[in-house]
Amino acid sequence: MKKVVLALVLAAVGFPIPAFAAGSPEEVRAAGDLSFDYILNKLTDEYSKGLLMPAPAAAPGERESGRDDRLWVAISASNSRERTRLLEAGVDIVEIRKDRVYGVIHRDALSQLSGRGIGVLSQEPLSLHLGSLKDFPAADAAYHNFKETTELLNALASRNSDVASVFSIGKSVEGRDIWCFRVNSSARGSDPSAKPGAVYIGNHHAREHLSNEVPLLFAVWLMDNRAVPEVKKYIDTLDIYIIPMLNPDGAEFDIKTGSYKWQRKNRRVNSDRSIGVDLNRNYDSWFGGQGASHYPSADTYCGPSAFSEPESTAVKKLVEARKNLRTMISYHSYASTVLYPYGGSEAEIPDARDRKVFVDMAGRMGALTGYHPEKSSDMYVATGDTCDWAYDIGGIFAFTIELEGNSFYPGAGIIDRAVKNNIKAAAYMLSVTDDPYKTLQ
Ligand code: 0X9
Ligand code: ZN
Repeated sequence: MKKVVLALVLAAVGFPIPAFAAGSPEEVRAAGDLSFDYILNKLTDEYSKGLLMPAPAAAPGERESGRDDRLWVAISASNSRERTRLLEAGVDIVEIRKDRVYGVIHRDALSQLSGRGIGVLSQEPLSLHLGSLKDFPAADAAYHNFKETTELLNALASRNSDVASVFSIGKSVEGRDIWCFRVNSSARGSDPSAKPGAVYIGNHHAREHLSNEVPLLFAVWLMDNRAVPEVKKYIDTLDIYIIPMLNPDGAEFDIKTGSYKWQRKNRRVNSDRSIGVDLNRNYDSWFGGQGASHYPSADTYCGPSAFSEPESTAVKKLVEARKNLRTMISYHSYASTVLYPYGGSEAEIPDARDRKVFVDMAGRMGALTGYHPEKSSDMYVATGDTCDWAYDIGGIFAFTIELEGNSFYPGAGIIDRAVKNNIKAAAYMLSVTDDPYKTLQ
């Protein structure tokens, strides 16, 4: 059974990507340049012309005052437990090596590290570290900003209005709509549906721009391929929600001056006038426990209470209103991993069948993407994340996919490869959404 399902999926996502249903490539282009292949070719042209994302630069935005007091540090840590302690001390872990991690910490929190017996191997102002990064040209053409994401989703929905719609699941701190592209052949907008549901969410973390591209272009791919029998079956029988940009304020802040701000959090003004809550620490799953910081300036700040933020609350409302949801992927970058719960505890999922489904699905998505499947807490324990909460509240088989790359700003050249890799895993998830337990057969 497993083999048959996989063969069908691979046929549907095999290379070359099947021709799109909306007409010939020329017809599609004439109708508004929306096809997946066209978009990828456009990306290829743009990055070959050097139109990459703008250069990372010092972030002046961490405090309302405009000063950035963050440091780039190397700290020894060789296992998940040590990494979790660092998160709690306010270290934003960016890269994990065998015996150390690299990351960002606020200057005020640094002094507390020695009190906790944590040894800092090296430190420098974040602005200096960013200055030494590979320089990118100054245009930001290939990635989709908020306006472009909004326009693409709306154009896609109006082109495919018999099966697709766009609705806002809520507004961000600064009042931007959090858009959801919904694919359902019998329900529109936020209307209920009894069909088994799958959810894809990107950009919880602002600077992880690739995590917007992957679900966004997956939406394009689904519509391009809507006539391919396997894809048509998903569209006819499932309820699919794609929310590519959960943190639009942060994503816009990160790029708006043409030089990156290394923004991770949302744009909440905290009680101490520092900016931002880490949305992937703000869900109600062991909220405020291991791997979260209570220091508002920290990049891993969990917020004053679970769901204090409108962005995470928007996901809560969406999920709580829909008992038909079965599967979820929350995209992040970068580590090339497929992570399954729990991440907020070293404890295993108590239900043995569910545990096996998680391991099987993560293994399959790992094989399709080339990423490493592992339990979330093996990376580090971090409470308040989306997937633990989604599984606990709704029994949803929810995965964090840390996309490929070696930087938050890997340039546009990575987009087509990452998108194609991840379409395979995203389509696989659709193939089991009707009944994730069939993976056990
Ligand atoms: O720390 C996070 O929120 C995620 N990594 S990222 O570099 N994108 O920030 C990982 C979340 C995985 N979940 C847990 N380990 N709980
Ligand atoms: Zn992330």
